[in-house]
Amino acid sequence: MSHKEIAVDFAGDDQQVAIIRLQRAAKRNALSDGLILGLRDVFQNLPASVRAAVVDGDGPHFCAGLDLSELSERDASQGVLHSRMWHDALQQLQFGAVPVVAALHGAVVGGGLELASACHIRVADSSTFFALPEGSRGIFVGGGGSVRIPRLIGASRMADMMFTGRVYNAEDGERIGLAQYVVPEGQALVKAVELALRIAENAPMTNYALMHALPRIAEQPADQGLMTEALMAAVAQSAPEAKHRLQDFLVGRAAKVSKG
Ligand code: 1HE
Repeated sequence: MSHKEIAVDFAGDDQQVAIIRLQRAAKRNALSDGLILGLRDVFQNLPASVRAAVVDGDGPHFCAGLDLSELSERDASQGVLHSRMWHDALQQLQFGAVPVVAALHGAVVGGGLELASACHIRVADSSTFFALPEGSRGIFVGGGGSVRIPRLIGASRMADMMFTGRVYNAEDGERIGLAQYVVPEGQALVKAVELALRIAENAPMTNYALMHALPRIAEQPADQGLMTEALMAAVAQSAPEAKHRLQDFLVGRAAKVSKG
């Protein structure tokens, strides 16, 4: 699972968190075909110890999007296949084995925002800015952005970003739903790892349900969604780990919910 422009480190006593870092800072982590395929391979081959992951970018920017130097000579059918390759890689991330937290800083633009939007939680430090420069480059999104980004911020906000080149800073990005957390500059990775370690403590079937059932339920008509919810709830609560956790609470061994 090694790729020369992707570093994989681990956090946690049992290496339960994988930290996957884009290492192409000289090109602002622009996503070449090789890098996209490398990400797919990393997510397909995470070690069994890993229960949550973090995606991070080396250098001053999280990710400058598609490597524009590779775009020039593609014809229409190659364009379809190229976009489908991105879809395949980011599906692997979104619907893979473990929840993924994005640690964002600097530019999160174009395909970089498509990558971030495939993650389950986004933490932005105060240097982060979000944009979809495809509009001004004469192209369209192709890495799943038109499916995922409207689900975060609505189609009209996404269209505005592409029509007008509107750039959102970290705070406004959090306000509209591009990120769930804003932290001081330089703190995104620390916060993302903290969240991933917390996520890794959950019962695996709860995380599985949140990754695989919740987004599908959200797309279903209410009546079907309620049925899927009932089935998923029954599967989750029948896992031995759920029974232990519920018993721990009932005998006073588990943490209560507190105001935080
Ligand atoms: C690149 C790319 C890239 C930088 N492809 N090489 N994405 C964009 O339209 C964003 C284009 N990039 C930028 O606007 C800026 O580079 C940044 C705001 C991200 C960073 O600015 P800065 O001043 O820190 O860096 P820089 O000097 O612009 O770039 C450093 C080098 O990275 C430089 O190469 P060098 O050989 O001259 O040093 C840049 O050419 C190179 N570089 N970004 C290729 N994107 C699945 S479809 C998705 C469609 C899209 O993503 S379209 C949006 C593409």
